[in-house]
Amino acid sequence: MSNFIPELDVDPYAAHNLLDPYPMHELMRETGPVFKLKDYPVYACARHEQVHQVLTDYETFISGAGVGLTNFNLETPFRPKSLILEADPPQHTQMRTILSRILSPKAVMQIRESFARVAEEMVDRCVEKGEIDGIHDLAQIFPLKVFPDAVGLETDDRDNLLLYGDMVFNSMGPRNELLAKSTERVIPVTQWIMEHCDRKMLRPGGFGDQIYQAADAGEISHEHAPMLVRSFLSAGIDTTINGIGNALFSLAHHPSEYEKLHRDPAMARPAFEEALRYESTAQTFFRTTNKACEIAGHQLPENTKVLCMLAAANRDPRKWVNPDQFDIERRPSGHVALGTGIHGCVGQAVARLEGELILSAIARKVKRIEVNGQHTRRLNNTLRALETLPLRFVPA
Ligand code: PQP
Repeated sequence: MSNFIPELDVDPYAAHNLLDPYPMHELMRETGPVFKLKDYPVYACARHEQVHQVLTDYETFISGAGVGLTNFNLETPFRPKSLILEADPPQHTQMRTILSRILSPKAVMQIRESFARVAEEMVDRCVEKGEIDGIHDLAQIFPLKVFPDAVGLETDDRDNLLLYGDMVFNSMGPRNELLAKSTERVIPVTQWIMEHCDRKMLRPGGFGDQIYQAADAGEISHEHAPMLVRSFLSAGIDTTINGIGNALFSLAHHPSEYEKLHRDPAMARPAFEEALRYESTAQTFFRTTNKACEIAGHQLPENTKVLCMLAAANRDPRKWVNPDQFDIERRPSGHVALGTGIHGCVGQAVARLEGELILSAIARKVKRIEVNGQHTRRLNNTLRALETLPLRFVPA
């Protein structure tokens, strides 16, 4: 059997591809079910079927060697490894059990009302202003208020969480200029983050304190607790900020889709879901082969990085009808914007809650969303991120 695997001379981390990844995604999907990259020692998949296969087969495609470009079997991680993201069973299972309980749909129902109140207030303020920046006036301030509140983080310096998140997601790419700059900015923040993972910094009863309660109950060791709080602080802010930002962007650029949402605010949740598919926040994740294996009949060696192009899979025409169309009525089940399998986003109920509440408040209070100037992007090695999004909210 032939084992020809094509090699692509494209850099997924080059600025032009980060700014507009979609032509590259098409090239990747059409190149084959699996391909190599000229500039990086990795295999890659961009079609839905293979991305799904890699994410599902956690015994072959492991996370413990890191889920970024760096192979932790060969290089030291830039920070102590995450106990859940960069881990495999059985350790992963033990941690995941606790985080899934803390972030369960039932637990999320209990924060719904307080999150909703903040969403309503923030959208009201945007409607009063009329001309807003969709990122700084909404997408950023909402998660930055509600999520640390839910974790129980008592602090005024929440901007540190933005710097930290930017660095965590840049660190999953190559050691390029983007990573160098965000690492420099984050040096003073790293210690601050670990200090705020301490039980003394966490309000009793919040998500953070619940991790310590699990340690008290003997479910995890007490040493593990601050590291799991660190996972909340790494994962819970930049992701939802950009999920909401990308949803606002998609709706602003598709007025007829927004009109559907305005007519039926109950579409808030499916509209957010379609935005996740259409402008996937986490564009890429890696796995590492822990044995020689096959993808679509092609042999891959052991201990090799495999790049999963989540965002490309979410627009694969083999999977989706009119994939490049933003259609809030699509009900895009099977998208991989939140991953899938044992590592599928453990915070997804919170993420969806935040997206739904913001879109629902806008749907009821805003008749039209107009683009009010050129948006700008914040380049990040992993996240599809906006820096500014000038909008006009026309009141209902
Ligand atoms: C996308 C866990 C999850 C969440 C960690 C960590 C960091 C980021 C994420 C990525 N993440 N959604 O440090 O444990």
